[in-house]
Amino acid sequence: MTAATTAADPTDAYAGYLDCLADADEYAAIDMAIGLLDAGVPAERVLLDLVAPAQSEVGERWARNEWSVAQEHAATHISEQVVAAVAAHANPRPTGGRVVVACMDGEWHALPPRLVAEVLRLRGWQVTFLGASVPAAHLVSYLHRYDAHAVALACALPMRLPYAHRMIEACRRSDVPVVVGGRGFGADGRWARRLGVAWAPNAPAAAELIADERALRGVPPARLAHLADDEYASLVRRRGELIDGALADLRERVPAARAYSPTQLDATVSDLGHIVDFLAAAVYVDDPSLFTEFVEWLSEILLSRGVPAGAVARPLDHYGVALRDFPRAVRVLALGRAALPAADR
Ligand code: B12
Repeated sequence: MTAATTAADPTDAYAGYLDCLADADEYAAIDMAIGLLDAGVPAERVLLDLVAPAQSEVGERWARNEWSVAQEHAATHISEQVVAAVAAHANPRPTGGRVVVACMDGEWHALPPRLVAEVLRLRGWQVTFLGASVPAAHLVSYLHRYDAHAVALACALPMRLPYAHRMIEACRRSDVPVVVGGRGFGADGRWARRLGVAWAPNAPAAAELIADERALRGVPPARLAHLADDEYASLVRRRGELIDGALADLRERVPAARAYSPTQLDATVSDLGHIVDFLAAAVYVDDPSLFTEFVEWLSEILLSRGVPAGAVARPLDHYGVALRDFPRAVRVLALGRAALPAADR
């Protein structure tokens, strides 16, 4: 068991809390969080200055291949239990209208918006948390039924932005103001601006926006005239063919790829799919930086897992040839290739 020392500040408690996550010691983690509340630390600070940064660190350890997927899942489960314990301990009573918090369709990162939901609750809103991957049609009928004051939508992965846009538009048609957040909109929210929707960098900012309906509704419209060129729609249509082609190309050029185990094959197909999906999202918002950031991230992930150099460059080249009639996609791919570390090109 991890020793749950009592700290009076989330920053002092941070290292010990991470040890609890590393040891999968749910009880010590909860004791530590409740100890902070008992010492007078506001619940919002425990959620945002302890649980949130610890989860980001969990992600870094997974990315560096120091923690397995199982360790990450165990740590995330504990964080969810801690959030539930803190929420139950604080037990706020609503004084404001109803705010619905949900993940975009296909989005499984439910913990970040859960933190947002609990902060909104602590600030007096009546919050309904719908959790992961909510289909647009179901969300809209829910909003109608419960007369929501606002809806807060989460997106952690930029590749989901085209779906996010559809969902935002569906909420708008119901005349419910929308605020979005999560890493998927870019660190500075630039892709939310492109989609014409209010964005908050964190839970306190979301609470302020939700209290200001004029600000929520007064966002300049989406700037997506470039979609008339049909490149995005063609990329989506050709997704399967592109992945199959890149896999065949890899097997032809890299003999080791012919002997991949089923697990290696699955991971490769998933990576090839992510490349197409991030490319399509970059074409959708017309911003190559969405793709270059992804390529840098992917090559780091593959490097930390011992995947040989060239694993990203090869499919980028293949997609570049297959998509030669699509100038925006070709440009994004070329910039992605240039963003690769020298050893990977
Ligand atoms: C836990 C986790 C998972 C869990 C999620 C479980 C759950 N119940 O949430 C599972 C296992 C499902 C998962 C899956 C995947 N994950 Co994941 N995951 C994470 C991890 C480690 C923690 C997420 C978290 O809780 N963060 C803590 C929160 C507090 O941080 P935050 O997102 O910045 O949130 C703050 C603000 O952004 C904002 N905010 C966030 N949401 C919202 C919403 C609204 C409305 C508002 C207003 C504000 C707001 O407020 C928050 C608090 O201040 C992150 C690492 C990370 N750094 O976040 C990776 C991470 C997000 N995952 C990643 C990846 C790649 C994936 C997968 C694709 C992996 C795979 N190969 O399958 C899948 C995709 C699944 C899907 N389709 O959604 C990458 C994304 C990289 C990229 N280039 O986009 C990350 C960054 C890991 C990494 N370091 O590489 N993941």
